This record gives sequence, structure tokens and C-alpha cells, in this order.
Amino acid sequence: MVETTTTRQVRGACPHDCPDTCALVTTVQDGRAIKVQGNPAHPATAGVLCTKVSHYAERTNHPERLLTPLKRVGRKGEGRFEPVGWDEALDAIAARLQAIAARDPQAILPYSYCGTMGLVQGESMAMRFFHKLGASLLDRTICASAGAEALNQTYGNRVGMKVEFFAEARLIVIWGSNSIASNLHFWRLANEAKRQGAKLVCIDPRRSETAEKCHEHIQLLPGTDAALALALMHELVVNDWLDHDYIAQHTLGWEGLRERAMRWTPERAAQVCGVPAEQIRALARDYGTTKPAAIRLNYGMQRVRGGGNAVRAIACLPALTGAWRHRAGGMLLSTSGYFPTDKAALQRPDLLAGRTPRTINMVQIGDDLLRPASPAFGPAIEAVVVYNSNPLAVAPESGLVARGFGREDLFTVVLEQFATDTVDYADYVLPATTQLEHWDIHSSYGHTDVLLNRPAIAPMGQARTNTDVFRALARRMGFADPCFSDSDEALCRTAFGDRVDFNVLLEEGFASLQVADAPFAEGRFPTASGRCEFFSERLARQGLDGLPDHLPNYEAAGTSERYPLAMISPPARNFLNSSFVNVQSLRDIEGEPLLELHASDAAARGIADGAIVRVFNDRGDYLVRARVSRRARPGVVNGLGIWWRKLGLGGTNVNQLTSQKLTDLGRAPVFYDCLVEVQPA
Ligand SMILES: Nc1nc2c(c(=O)[nH]1)N[C@H]1C(S)=C(S)[C@@H](COP(=O)(O)OP(=O)(O)OC[C@H]3O[C@@H](n4cnc5c(=O)[nH]c(N)nc54)[C@H](O)[C@@H]3O)O[C@H]1N2
Ligand SMILES: Nc1nc2c(c(=O)[nH]1)N[C@H]1C(S)=C(S)[C@@H](COP(=O)(O)OP(=O)(O)OC[C@H]3O[C@@H](n4cnc5c(=O)[nH]c(N)nc54)[C@H](O)[C@@H]3O)O[C@H]1N2
Ligand code: SF4
Ligand SMILES: [Mo]
Repeated sequence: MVETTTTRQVRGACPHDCPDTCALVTTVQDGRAIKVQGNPAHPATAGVLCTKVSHYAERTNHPERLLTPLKRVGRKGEGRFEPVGWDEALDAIAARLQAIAARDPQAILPYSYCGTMGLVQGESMAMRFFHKLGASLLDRTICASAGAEALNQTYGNRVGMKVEFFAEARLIVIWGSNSIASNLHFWRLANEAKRQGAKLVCIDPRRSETAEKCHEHIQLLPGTDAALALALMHELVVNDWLDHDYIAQHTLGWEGLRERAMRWTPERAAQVCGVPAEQIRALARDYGTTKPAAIRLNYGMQRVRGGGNAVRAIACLPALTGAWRHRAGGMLLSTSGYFPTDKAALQRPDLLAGRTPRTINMVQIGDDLLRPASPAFGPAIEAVVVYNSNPLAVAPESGLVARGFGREDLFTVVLEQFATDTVDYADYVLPATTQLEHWDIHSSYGHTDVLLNRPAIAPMGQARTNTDVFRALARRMGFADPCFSDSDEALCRTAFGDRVDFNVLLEEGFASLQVADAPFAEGRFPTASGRCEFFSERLARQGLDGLPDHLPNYEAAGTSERYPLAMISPPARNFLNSSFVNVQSLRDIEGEPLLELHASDAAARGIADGAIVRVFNDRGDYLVRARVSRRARPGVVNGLGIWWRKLGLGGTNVNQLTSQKLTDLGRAPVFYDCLVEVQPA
């Protein structure tokens, strides 16, 4: 007998919503993906993947993959289905959408986020379809829009330091991020700097894996970062650690900001932040006197009422000290603004043909699914098409989200790889390909390379790409525009046009953008004034404060007798939002849903380590195992996310407790601005 094993390697890109956007190499044996590794040729990846994506073959070949279209036979939420053929499913979906669109297409809502960050399987063919239809638009705000808007208003775009130069910094401030969990390749660079003698400081209400490995941990109360930043400015002024020349030439609005900062003594900020004034003074000294100093800001600190203002306040710091003069100084929150993505060519808003559908904010899907028709709102939502997202688990106030999706008259279609909580509410479930089975192209928000993802294997079972589903629906709806026939490879080429050399992508798998090493060494911020705008004329014109300020949380710690504990819900290290929760090997590492609380808060409530507790507020209840832990500070509990509701003890997850309120800038969610009480169950 002759052995005919064939093995080959295919280059790709990690699809997940993670700043690292790693380059992948998939080993395929006899048509089956057997191993996924980091591409050693891609500098930012350096041949290393996180634990989650090292398990990607397991996820792709998972016995619970959805492999045929399904039609609901049980009640909404029950998750009982029978298999149907693709044609039957697509015909039924097209007919139902057509009937609704004939009355008002705005009654149809796409709901999607970043299950894949791919520009093709994300918002390309799908947006073309919904634009042509005239469906409601979705405001995709659930993650980063407070910080994004803050950067736009301060630097003019979502731009910052090049991540590789963190390795040369002498001081690194990790602000609102658990880098070891969510930004592993940055952490590698931070450690390189540490070995060269750099000091690492972490600012986080939780003593995270990252915080305990830094030299200093400032364990402030949630939502108090702007107060801390203003007090740092106070100290920079008082001790004259300012770069007067940089301020004069490259910033706007210092006089006003200076006046405001002078009202924030370290003592005042210490009161608000719940940390010692001495610690604030010491951080100011480090930041004011160490060069180059770099801030790795991340999204954890903007999920509160004043999140936008806090990002603005922090973004001012490197302009005050002139840290931007050095390539290893400055700040990085996002690099996404550097990418010359041709969104209009991918998404074709021209297909709206003059119509201006209403916009639904994805954060408030709970309320909006339950809203009746009205002149202000427009038609009630009659159909939702979900792809690349799991709203039942990830959207705030999920009791209402479940009630909304539970409406028997709502028509719900879900494109998914797995039977998530959202799938349980679908009328039709369409099996989706994974990254190993389709083409895609990726920008990044943590580095400055474009990555190409080639399919490594054929689609599993009857799975189809998102693009294929929307092409097929477009055909059935009679949408004849040629753009509905574009192939995925053609869409990959469209994403950057000739601004990125596609041949380099085909050959290497990645291509680097031309970005200056020290992009703001001589100012030239992409704002209207060309300066770093401490004062934003645009915000002032909207009737908002033109200068950054501290805005207390909607639900600030210590302001409620009934709900005395502030709860944050950062992601677990081995999940990616609610993805991977069903991968057994990763779930085994995480164990089960946990609530970390400080020994003093546990003792005051008679809660022992390991006990099942009820976490609650006016929005709902969450049953979870308590872990009495040094990771929690007094007064703050950490409900690690984002578990699937159906895997939780009481059939809910942490978002049962979070609210649908919005941030000051960017209309974003306030997941970490949430008061609760905890009792033994
Ligand atoms: N392993 C893993 N990696 C991920 C994800 C995941 O789910 N798992 N999610 C991905 C996604 S979608 C995103 S957006 C990024 C997010 O990545 P980051 O923005 O880096 O956020 P996290 O690592 O989630 O860490 C947030 C940290 O902020 C802290 N925090 C909470 N409230 C406050 C506050 O008010 N102030 C300050 N200073 N800190 C606060 C939390 O305790 C937590 O440690 O990570 C991506 N990477
Ligand atoms: N309490 C709390 N809630 C949070 C957060 C928090 O920190 N705390 N974090 C928030 C943040 S930062 C974010 S970004 C959101 C994330 O919210 P989502 O973007 O909804 O992220 P996931 O939970 O990972 O769900 C993505 C789904 O897309 C599916 N998927 C992946 N690739 C494809 C594909 O190619 N095609 C199709 N059809 N499906 C695909 C996956 O199987 C997965 O079920 O959650 C937010 N919710
Ligand atoms: S999730 Fe992040 S760290 Fe893990 S492989 Fe993907 S891009 Fe890399
Ligand atoms: Mo996110």
C-alpha cells in the first residue's frame, strides 16, 4: 500500500478582535487543518500566537460546528431546530425580507460586529446588500467608539506610536489594559524594555496578570482615569516638567487646560480615584522626568460614562512633556487611522440611492427591539440579520435583549459557526465558514501592517462564507448590480486598491504601511489646526465641553446604599469576548464563571471563597461562584466575561447587570460603570 499523505502550509491572518492581528501559518494534511501557528516571518507576530488561537484547529474541526442550515421548530430561545436545504432556507429568508421591505425596509436591521475583523467577511457584501435594501443602519459602537471619537477630537485621527518602539521606552504606562491577556505581542515588547531597565506601571482597578508583573500598580476606582490624568498635569505644571516649546508650537488650548489642571491637586484626585496622593505624585515624577515615556492606553478605561473625556485627558499628556519627539515616546490607543481602507468601494453607500435610513445603536438593541413604531423611532423592528456577533451574550442589559429576541413575531436570521446564545433565538441559522475556509484581508488597530488571509481548507460541511450568503440573497431579491457578483478575492483587492501592493500580500502574506517612526515629532497632527487639540472647537460647537474633564460614573462607587459595589467585567484570558467559550480545552483553563471580590467585602457579606453568590441590581440577577481574591480591590468586584448565558448557573451572564447608558463621546456602552450588591445564594 502506498501512503499518499500530502501536507502543505497556508498563510493567513488571525480574524479576531485583538490589536495584535497576527500572521498565521496553517498546516493542512489531506484537506484537514491540523495545526495553526504564528508566522515567524511577520515581525509583529514573531512566530508566537496566544493560547486561544493556537487552538484554532480544534475550534475549526469542533464537533459542535454548525454544518447545515437550520430552521426553528421550538420556541424562541429554546434552540430546537431541524436541518433544511440551503435553497429552502434562502428562499424563505428572501421572501420574508421582501415582504417586510415592501412596507418599510427600515424594519429590517443588520446586527454585526467583530467575530471576524476581516474587511471582506465583515462589512463588504453584507453592507452592499443592506444598503441596496434600504435597511436600518447599525451604529457599531459596542467596543471602541468612545476612545476613537476622543482620538479623532484630539489628534485628528486614530493614530499613535508604532508599537515596535515600545521596546526602547524607559517608562511604559499600561493604562486600562490587561496586556498579557489581550495584547500579548505588546507585552513581549514591554518585557524587552523592562530587561533594558525600563519601569512598567499599570493603571487598573483590577490586580490583573499584567498589573502584578509591573513595577507599580495604581489600583484606582473604575471611571476615575480623567481625574488621575488631570492631577498628573497639575504636577507637571507645578514641577515644570513641561516641554514649553512643544506646547507652544504643536498644541491648542493649553491656557484653558492648564487652568483646569491646576484645580486637580493630587489630594483631590486621590479622593476621587481611591488611591494615595503620594502614588499620584510618584507617577507624575516618573512621567515628567523619564525620557522616552510611552503610554499604552487601551479600551478597558473608556467603558464608563466619562470614557471619551478620559481618553482625551490622557492623550494630552505626551504633548505636554514633548514625549512625541522620540519614537519610543508618546501614546498608542489605536493605529487604525493609518490604514488607507477604501470603505466606500467595499460597502457601496451609493446603493442607498439618496435614501437616509435611520440608525440603530447596537448598544441599545435591548430597548430598541421592544420599541413600538412611533414618529420619532420609525417602524418597529420586524427582522434582524445577525452575523459576526453574539448579541445575547455581549450586549448590555441582556435580560431585555433576550426579551427582544424572544418576540415570537420577530424574524431572526443568524449566520454562525456555533450554536451560541443568539442562535437559540433564530428562525433560520446559516452555517458560516471560519477563517481557515475563506479569503479575507485585514487592517490592524495595534500595528501598521496589512495582512492577507487565504483559505487553507475547503468549507466544512455545507458552511458558506458571509459574502456568499449575501450574494445569494441579493440574487433572490433581484438585485442586479454587478457589484453583487464580485468574488472574495476581488473584494480583497478592492479593500486598499493600489495603495497596498497586492502582489506583496500574495507573496508574503503581509505588507507594511509607510508610517514615520516618530509621527508627531514635529507636530503635524491630522487635525484641522495641525496641532494636538487640548481644546476642541468641534466639541464646543456641539455644545459640549471643549476641554477634557473628569465626569463621574453614572453609577459611581459609594453613591448607592442598595448597591454599594462597583462591578467591572473585563474579558477572560482564554476567551475572546464570547468566542472560544465552547472550546473545551480553553474552558477547562477558565473553569467556570467567577466573581472576584476582596476579602473585606466577602467577610462583610458572609461569603466564603468558592460559594455560589447572587449578584444583582435593578436590571437583574446573575448566579456565579465567588472567588475571594487579591485581584479585587475593596469596593470593586470583577465579573470575568464573557460566558455564554446557557453555560451560566442561572442561565444569565454578567451582562444581565450592565446598563444601556452611553458614554460622553462616541455613543459607546458603559459596561464598567455598573453598581451591584452581592449575597450568598
Ligand atoms: N484574551 C482576550 N483578548 C482580547 C479580548 C478578549 O475577550 N480576551 N477582547 C478583545 C477586544 S474586543 C478588545 S476591545 C480588546 C480590549 O483590550 P484592552 O482594551 O486592553 O482591555 P482588556 O485587556 O480587556 O483590559 C481591560 C482592563 O481595564 C481594566 N479596567 C476596567 N475599568 C477600568 C477603568 O475604569 N480604568 C482603568 N484604568 N482600567 C479599567 C480592567 O480591569 C482590565 O484589566 O482586547 C481584545 N483581546
Ligand atoms: N460585560 C461586558 N460585555 C462586553 C465586553 C466587556 O468587556 N464586558 N466587551 C465588549 C467588546 S469590547 C466587544 S468587541 C463585544 C464583542 O462582541 P462580538 O463582536 O459579538 O464578539 P463575540 O462574542 O466574539 O461574537 C462573535 C461571533 O461571531 C462569530 N463569527 C466569527 N467569525 C465569523 C464569520 O466569519 N462569519 C460568521 N457568520 N460568524 C462569525 C463567532 O462564532 C462568535 O459567536 O462585546 C462587548 N461586550
Ligand atoms: S487573538 Fe490576538 S494574540 Fe491571539 S492570535 Fe489572534 S491576533 Fe494574535
Ligand atoms: Mo472590543
